[in-house]
Amino acid sequence: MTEGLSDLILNFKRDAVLQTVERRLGAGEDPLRVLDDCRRGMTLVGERFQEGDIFLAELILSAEIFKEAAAIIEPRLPRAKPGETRGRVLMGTLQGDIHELGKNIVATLLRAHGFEVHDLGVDVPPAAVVQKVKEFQPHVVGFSALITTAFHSMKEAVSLLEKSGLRDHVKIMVGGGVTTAKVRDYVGADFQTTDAIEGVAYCLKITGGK
Ligand code: B12
Repeated sequence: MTEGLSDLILNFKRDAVLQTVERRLGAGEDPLRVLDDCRRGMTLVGERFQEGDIFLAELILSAEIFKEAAAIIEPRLPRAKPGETRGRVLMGTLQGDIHELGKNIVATLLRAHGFEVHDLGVDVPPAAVVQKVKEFQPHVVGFSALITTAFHSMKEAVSLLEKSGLRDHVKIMVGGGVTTAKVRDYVGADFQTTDAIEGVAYCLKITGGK
């Protein structure tokens, strides 16, 4: 069953993907597990793209299918109690990178855990991060990166935060498929993961939650 969903995404079978998602959620399966199977489907799509078996139009199609599936799954994720605020997190995908699906999932999960999240969007200039840190005063800044060109923008953002005297006021986490501990060190971030839930756990730790 697990294999089924990722393969359906890989084969761009939109209707079957959405039906399978509904069926598995209806059967009481953990929404996070269903979401992760969709994510694995996207990884397979990426591999086929890299091998030259599929083209950009199909990459775009897979992203649209993923978005529709995520829209069904997200309302089923656990929700924070109304009025509960654990802390503030600023999220964004920086200049040179327009991938947003992973970032959106992290933002949704953080909100579900009671965080106030400001999402800067994609292709964000490093200076815009500094401006928003001043206004929003987040506890954690989370950067999502799916292509290597974004590494320089993330490093630049951290450097600008240092120059503005704001670096010590925030923790910085980086995540997304292409990030590693080496990227964390290159960027000058505090934490790195490719797992959205680990990112949420880090934010909870920083803000003193469980
Ligand atoms: C979908 C997709 C696209 C879509 C994006 C649509 C959208 N609205 O986001 C489109 C078609 C636009 C696209 C464009 C391109 N893409 Co693309 N794309 C992908 C693909 C197939 C899936 C990415 C995805 O959304 N996965 C699903 C999400 C849910 O997973 P995720 O992002 O990894 O996020 C999870 C975790 O990583 C984590 N996470 C993510 N961010 C963060 C942040 C924090 C703080 C934390 C804690 C956690 C966290 O949480 C998520 C849930 O678990 C990947 C393949 C892959 N292996 O990832 C290629 C891939 C990323 N793309 C690639 C490329 C090359 C491109 C293009 C350059 C193609 C082109 N020739 O134009 C352009 C780049 C445009 C740009 N400037 O950004 C390469 C990058 C190679 C590299 N090393 O740099 C990849 C790896 C494909 C490949 N194997 O060649 N792409």
